[in-house]
This record gives sequence, structure tokens and C-alpha cells, in this order.
Amino acid sequence: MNNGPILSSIRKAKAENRRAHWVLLDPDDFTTERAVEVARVSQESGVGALLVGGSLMQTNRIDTFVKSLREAVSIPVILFPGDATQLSKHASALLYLSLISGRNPVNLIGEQVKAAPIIRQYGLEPISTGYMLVESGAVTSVEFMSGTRPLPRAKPDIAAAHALAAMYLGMDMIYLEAGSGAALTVPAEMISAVRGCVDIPVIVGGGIRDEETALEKLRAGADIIVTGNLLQKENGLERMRGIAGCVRDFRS
Ligand code: 1GP
Repeated sequence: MNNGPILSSIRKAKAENRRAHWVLLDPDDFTTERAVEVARVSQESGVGALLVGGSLMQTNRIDTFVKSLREAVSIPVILFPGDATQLSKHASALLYLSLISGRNPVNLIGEQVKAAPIIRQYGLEPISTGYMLVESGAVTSVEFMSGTRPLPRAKPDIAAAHALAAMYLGMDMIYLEAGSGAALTVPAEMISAVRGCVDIPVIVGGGIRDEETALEKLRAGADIIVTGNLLQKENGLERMRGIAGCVRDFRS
């Protein structure tokens, strides 16, 4: 059982009904200098943690990227790896993802086996996370790269059964993922259905670009919302700050 400091702080926030906004920084989308700038603004705005990773990863500088972020901010920098190559000893923890919505053994257990000895060697805190890809209007990078089909968006009961299975298997968190830059976000009905049958933290991400959408996910029962792609849009930093503010002030 994971009793590491990062998961403990996530559980504590949940017990106190505090929601969080995490910001995803994909090294493919940012220079290290720009990422450090965004990280500082994120921290000042009340963002709870930074995620680092991506589906493709066309650069091999994840280690220096994570190290620079750790030196710049005090909020956790958590790995969100697309595969076992995306590891860094400088991270605060990692989401130990298993793509449970799919039936591809590589993403269910193969990459995890490759990563495990390195995680141990680095002394990283692995946070076991049931990662569920949800149909979002068009083929996303994670859908294509994993070679898996997403959960049908109009079937909240199927999502709930997957989440329950993850919890019964001992996973620490659920991540409902529409995919970065998704046209459609994870439906509120699906979040509510998952929330209704598990008591572990639920993360929701993919396509969240404004405060109203973020609030809808929180009202449906998300403990943590993730934004990433928004930062590439016009006024992205300002919009990210707005979302961080409304998540910070959210009371159910
Ligand atoms: C992707 O859930 C994250 O893994 C964030 O998605 O980039 O669309 O905000 P966006």
C-alpha cells in the first residue's frame, strides 16, 4: 500500500473536500525556460501540482526539464508518463498509470514492468492510477498511440464498472481522460457515475479550457481537474489563472 507523501496529501485534501487544479506541461510543447515561467505563475495562482509527460515525447530532455521545474517551484512535480522512457529521478512522484479502458497488454502491464526497477532505483513514489480514456469526438494522440478504443461517452455505467474494478484491484486513483486538446470533455454524467461507486480520488482532464467547464467537472464529483493544451491558446496563461482561482474557491 502506498503511504507516500504526495498521495497522502491528495487523500488529505479529499477528506477536507478541497479540490485541486493541476497543470500539464508536455516537454514537446515548451522550452524549459517557458515551462519554468508557466510553473511559477501556476504556483502563484494556486495550482496544486504540475504534471510532466506526453503521449509521444519527441525530446529526450525530460530529466533536465523536471529538474528545472523542481528548482523553480515548491508544488509537486509529478510524472505523467506516456511510456517507461519518461522517468526522472528529480520528480516528486509519478502517476503509475495502467490504461484500464483498453485491452492492450503493453499499456495495462508491459510498460509498468519495464518502469518498476527504475522507479525503485530512483526512489520515486508511484501512485497507482486507473487511467480511462473516454471518447471525445475525434481520435486523440493517446488513443492512436496506445492502439486502444476509448470508453463510449454515452455509457457511464461502463466507466463506473471500470473504476470499481480499479479500486478493487487496489489502485489509488482514477483518471478520466478525454485526451489532450479533446473536442469534447468527459461528460458530467460519467464523472457522477464514477464518483458514486468509488471513494478514491478522481482526476478529470482533456479539453477543459474555461472556468464553467472546470466547475461542471467539480460539481459532478472530480477531485482534481487537469489543464494543459489551454496554455497553447491565446491568453492561455490568463485563462489558466482564472480556472485555478475558481477551483481554489470552489465549495460543494
Ligand atoms: C491530457 O488531461 C490532460 O492528458 C489535459 O488535457 O491538454 O486538453 O487540457 P488538455
